[in-house]
Amino acid sequence: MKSVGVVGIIFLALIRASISNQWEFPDDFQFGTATSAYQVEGGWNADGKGVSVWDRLTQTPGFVTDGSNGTVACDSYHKWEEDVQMIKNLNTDYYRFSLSWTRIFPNGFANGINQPGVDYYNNLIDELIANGIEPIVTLFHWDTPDIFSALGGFYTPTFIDLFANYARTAFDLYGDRVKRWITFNEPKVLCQDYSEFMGMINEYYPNGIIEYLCSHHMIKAHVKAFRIYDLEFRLRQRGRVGITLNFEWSEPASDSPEDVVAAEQRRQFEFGLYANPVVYGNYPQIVIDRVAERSKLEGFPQSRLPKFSLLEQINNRGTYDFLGLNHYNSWLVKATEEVPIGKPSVQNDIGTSRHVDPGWEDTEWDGKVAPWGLRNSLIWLKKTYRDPEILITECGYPDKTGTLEDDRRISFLQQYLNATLQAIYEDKVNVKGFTAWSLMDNFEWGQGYTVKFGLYFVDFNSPDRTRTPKKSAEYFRSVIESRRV
Ligand code: PNW
Repeated sequence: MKSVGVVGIIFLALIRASISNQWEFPDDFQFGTATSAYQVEGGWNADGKGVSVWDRLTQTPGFVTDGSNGTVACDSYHKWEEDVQMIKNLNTDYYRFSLSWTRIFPNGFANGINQPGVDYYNNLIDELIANGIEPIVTLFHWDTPDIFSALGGFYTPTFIDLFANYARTAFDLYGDRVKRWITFNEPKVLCQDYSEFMGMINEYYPNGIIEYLCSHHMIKAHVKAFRIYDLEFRLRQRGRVGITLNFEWSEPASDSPEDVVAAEQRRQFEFGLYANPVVYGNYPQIVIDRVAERSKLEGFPQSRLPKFSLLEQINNRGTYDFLGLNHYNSWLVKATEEVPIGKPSVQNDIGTSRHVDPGWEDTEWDGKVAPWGLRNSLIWLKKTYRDPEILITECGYPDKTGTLEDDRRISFLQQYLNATLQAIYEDKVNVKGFTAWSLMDNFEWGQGYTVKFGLYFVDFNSPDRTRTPKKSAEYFRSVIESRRV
């Protein structure tokens, strides 16, 4: 056991030594950490807050692996001043956090604003700014007002106006001080991967219909919020609005033309489905064609993929000031036989198969350490979307212990930061910041408190939710200070 530890340490030391230290982060490159409301705040019903789908669903036995919930979480609803001091100690430029919709509008609808909830974010924003930290605000990080479940959640267009009203209120309340906004966090995870977690009645509908409906409405809601900012706030507030999309890198498993096409197909379904409308106005052609073709064979009178009208396409175009990228995993993708026509599903529309190379370094949860996947993602974004400004809005390393001696997290960060430097200097990608997920250990959705991403350890057994910096916090701070990995 001991010798494994020693070998491990030598191995990590070798990786670290092999990473060149030739580059400095450019002056305008920024660093930050991120959290989301349900994952850290707690105070689930404090001071008039309404119920979100996560407040309700976590009460179902078996829903979360360890039976836990975010009722108290890191108790940031009460400990926000301490949070800001933790951020200040890291010396980061910004802090990315999300607003809880039902703290502001307990019923989700834009009447009956809840002043204590509004003030919570006023206080947090003011405290951040007073400490020289820019607030970057995500409007929606999965904690849907529960009342919307009865309306059909994201499956109905009703959601678009509900979100637009909420977004306008947030711009109006906080936009004098918040200059960077993210409308949605990871629509793909919400609509495709974890839709069963999101409080949406989907047992009646084949996934291959509702996943596209959900995505469609979310894109429209993003566009609507962006245009509201343009028309009503931009001139006065001079902020910037983006969207955060997650990208698991798809690398062709071989040089064969079939595998190269398969990998690109996957990228277009997983990332292009959301990015293409926002950048160019419409869905990627390969997605349009494949879903239309399979829908026809399945006997649908029209494609399961909803259509943007020409006017909508024009309105969609260019609705981003920057693209937010969340990156965790990479895969090798192979071409496969076409999945036989049967139950409609996005996975069958995508086709292809994917696997990881067993030789890649493991993380301590899902996923592998593959920093070249981040670099390739960045290069692909530059090429595919006309060199957008990119903010890495999440990247981080999961473990199960929460150890303070988190050398493997340090090694991960070092490798991914180095990949970012390569993308900047060798590939000339316009990437402007790196956000470590997460500031502190927190409620990891369906995994509860069993998976930890924090630079700070949180003691969930203590009523105080005591925070302790891990070794990685010191490492991140040193990178920010020296501007080198
Ligand atoms: C993100 N994937 O979710 C979320 O934005 C965070 O709230 C979450 O805590 C964090 O990642 C860590 O899991 C993801 O399958 C979920 O690649 C799944 C994937 C990526 C991100």
